[in-house]
Amino acid sequence: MSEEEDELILSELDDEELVSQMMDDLYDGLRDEVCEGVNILLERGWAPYRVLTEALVGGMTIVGRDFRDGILFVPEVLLAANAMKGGMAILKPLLAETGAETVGRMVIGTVKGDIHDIGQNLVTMMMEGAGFEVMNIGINNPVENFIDAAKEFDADILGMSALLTTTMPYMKTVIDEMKEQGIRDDYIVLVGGAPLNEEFGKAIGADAYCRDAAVAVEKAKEMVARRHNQRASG
Ligand code: B1M
Repeated sequence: MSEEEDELILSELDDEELVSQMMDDLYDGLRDEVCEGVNILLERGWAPYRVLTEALVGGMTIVGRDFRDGILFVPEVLLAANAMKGGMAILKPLLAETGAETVGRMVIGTVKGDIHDIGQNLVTMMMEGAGFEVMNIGINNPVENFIDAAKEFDADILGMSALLTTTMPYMKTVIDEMKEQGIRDDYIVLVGGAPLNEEFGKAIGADAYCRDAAVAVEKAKEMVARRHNQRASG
């Protein structure tokens, strides 16, 4: 099928059919088609955040389920991730546009041993959209990367992401090292990633566990404001 014919068909679908088709395209790793779907939904007046959560994150959830069940394998999931990133790249500047002045500074990265970066990229986009300045240090970060970046960037928040049950304990290693260096309370520590939960966040000494990017923004705003108020009154 030619690209032109393909475009014609996608743009002829109603919203519900289009989102469902985009999920299929994401599943099949069809980056161009996913990007096209994103553009069509935006042209139809969908808010960037809605496109992100309903079409892209929704699609990746299905990929995750079938990956878990052994229906999809790493190469296919990589293609799906690539398609998702294509869609995210279109949404990124639009989400950032909604931001006001800088409300705080954050360093975020995925911990050592872990190469999943879609979630933390999404958190970065949403934080930037909410007016935070973000230094994203990428994947597979040892403790010194987090601490050096937080100091260098003069961060208010240190954010960590982990997607594997085998890498999430490394978050505690980072927090323990911060304590060891006497700098733990200089930063708000936020953690997130699919295998984590509230209890784990508390157990490792983080300030908050963030279920998703929207919660990360909420917690970040709330905690930075509280810190500023405390400093102003103290
Ligand atoms: Co991987 N993988 N993977 N994988 N992968 C999972 C995580 C898994 C749950 C799949 C499964 O079995 N169902 C499973 C982990 C099982 C476990 O630990 N219990 C798994 C596995 C096993 C593996 C490998 C070991 C597979 C292998 O090699 N045999 C391997 C490990 C590699 C490594 O890291 N060392 C591996 C590799 C990969 C790919 C490279 C193929 C690819 C990553 C590509 C990339 O990221 N560039 C991949 C993918 C895509 C996934 C799934 C399918 C999707 C993850 C994702 O991007 N989700 C995933 C299944 C799943 O999670 N259901 C899976 C979408 C994203 C938007 O959500 O990342 O949860 P998420 O982020 C959310 C929140 O969690 C939160 O906000 C985000 C937005 O709302 N959040 C934060 C995340 N980080 C935050 C940080 C914050 C705040 C909030 O800081 C403040």
